[in-house]
Amino acid sequence: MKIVVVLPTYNEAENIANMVHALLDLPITNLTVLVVDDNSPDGTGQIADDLAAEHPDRVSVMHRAGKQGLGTAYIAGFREAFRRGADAVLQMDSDFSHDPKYVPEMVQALETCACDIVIGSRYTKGGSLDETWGWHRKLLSWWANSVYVGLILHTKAKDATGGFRLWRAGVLRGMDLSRIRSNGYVFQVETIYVAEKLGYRVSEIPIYFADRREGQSKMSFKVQLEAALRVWQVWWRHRHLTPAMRQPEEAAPQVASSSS
Ligand SMILES: Nc1nc2c(ncn2[C@@H]2O[C@H](COP(=O)(O)OP(=O)(O)O)[C@@H](O)[C@H]2O)c(=O)[nH]1
Ligand SMILES: [Mg+2]
Repeated sequence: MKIVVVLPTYNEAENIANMVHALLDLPITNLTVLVVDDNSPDGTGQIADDLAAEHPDRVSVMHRAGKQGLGTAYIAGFREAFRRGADAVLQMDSDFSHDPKYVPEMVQALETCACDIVIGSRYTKGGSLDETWGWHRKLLSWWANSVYVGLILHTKAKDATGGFRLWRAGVLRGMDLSRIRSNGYVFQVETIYVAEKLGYRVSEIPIYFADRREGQSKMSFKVQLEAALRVWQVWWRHRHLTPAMRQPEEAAPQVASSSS
């Protein structure tokens, strides 16, 4: 199974090299890394270019002109992964909140689980949040995910807001990425909701979600509030989707590779 890891970065200079090396060191041979950098002011893009020069067969970089949001970074990365003939696409943060050590288990799960998406999950049995988080922060995260999103969207995934997911590439094609309109943190909610409405099956493996190792989160209260309201928009937009509305899942015939 050919796996492309899509790593969006914005100011991850302290993390990106460790992250890429941790991924390349995994006992998975057919795994390549695609960094999608939004011209990070801290020079992450240059570090990523150096990594690509060091490992030309396994690491590549998409440079975008400026900070354009997590959602469009993932969609651009997913499309590039299709062009590279990925069988599966892994999405994860570049800050070590999503520990690469779980990746082999996720890959094995996708190969054996009769499912379409494997989530590295904080809220399935055995999953947990950073132990240094106060109870109020944990409560807010649990409430947002398990109560608020669950009640509005009835998602089966227990962790619908997290961004650690391994997708069969055909599922992302079948979903039709042009349907996905969110760009901020609701992107995670929208993609899993669309996938479930189209009848794709989710499996979850428990993870310990650590606080980012270095650098700054881009999450603020304003961003959280906006995300909360946008969940309603996601529901409204996609509530009528059914499995009959899947797009073709086959890869388009390979054309001479182009990059953007
Ligand atoms: N390319 C790109 N990456 C982003 C953008 N915003 C956040 N990221 C990356 O997306 C991941 C998640 O963001 P982060 O700030 O860690 O959010 P948090 O985990 O919710 O605190 C990290 O790898 C960020 O570097 C963006 O606008 N463009
Ligand atoms: Mg993070």
